[in-house]
Amino acid sequence: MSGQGFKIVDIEQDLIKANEKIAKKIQKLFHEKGIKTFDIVGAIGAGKTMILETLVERLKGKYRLALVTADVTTEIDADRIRRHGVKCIQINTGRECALTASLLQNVLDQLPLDDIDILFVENVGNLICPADFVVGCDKRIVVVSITEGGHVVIKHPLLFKMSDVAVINKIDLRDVMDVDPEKMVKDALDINPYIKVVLTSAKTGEGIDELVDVLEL
Ligand SMILES: Nc1nc2c(ncn2[C@@H]2O[C@H](COP(=O)(O)OP(=O)(O)O)[C@@H](O)[C@H]2O)c(=O)[nH]1
Ligand SMILES: [Mg+2]
Repeated sequence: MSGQGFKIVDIEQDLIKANEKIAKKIQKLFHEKGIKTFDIVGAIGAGKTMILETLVERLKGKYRLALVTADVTTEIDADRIRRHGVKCIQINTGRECALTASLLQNVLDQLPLDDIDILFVENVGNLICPADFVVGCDKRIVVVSITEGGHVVIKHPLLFKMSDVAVINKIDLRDVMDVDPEKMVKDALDINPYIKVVLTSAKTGEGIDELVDVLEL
């Protein structure tokens, strides 16, 4: 049994390495085209799409934007983004709980890469699977919300280690949640002292200016 276990670990490592190779290729292409890229990860319902909608509204007059949204089966997020008049490609991953570099690579020919300044990629809603699978973006933004509970950061150390920015969203609900957002900030910094943490409410707009600053946009 233990022998089988090792084999599974080996296969996983091979998959991660193969994915990294494609991610590097994609990242090189993005750099050649001068596109800034962000991979947004977090659980379903954390507010990833709503934050992206808010960012799109703020940034679409200043930059040429495009988005890729990923989930297992629907087109809902892409439709939400398209309502803001911005190009968005939906990827459905089927049974897979993370986007892979290869899945992103497959849709690049649908994007006008010569006419984009910024590409946001919304990963599949999951706090575990995407940790190992980079997709070739410059920065990774992990989004959690205070409604996921005060331990959501500390229970997902790998994703916080592998991210550049942490967004703690739904801060407008702080009075109805028995959660200390400042403790969540501390947890994130304990896991990764280099991570930049922003408290936001995609609903009220609180913290979004700070997020734009942190993303250097
Ligand atoms: N109160 C509140 N609700 C939010 C906030 N951000 C998102 N939501 C709501 O949370 C739900 C999930 O948001 P969505 O953007 O679809 O999350 P995603 O699955 O991470 O993309 C939606 O009903 C949003 O309206 C927020 O900052 N405050
Ligand atoms: Mg979404």
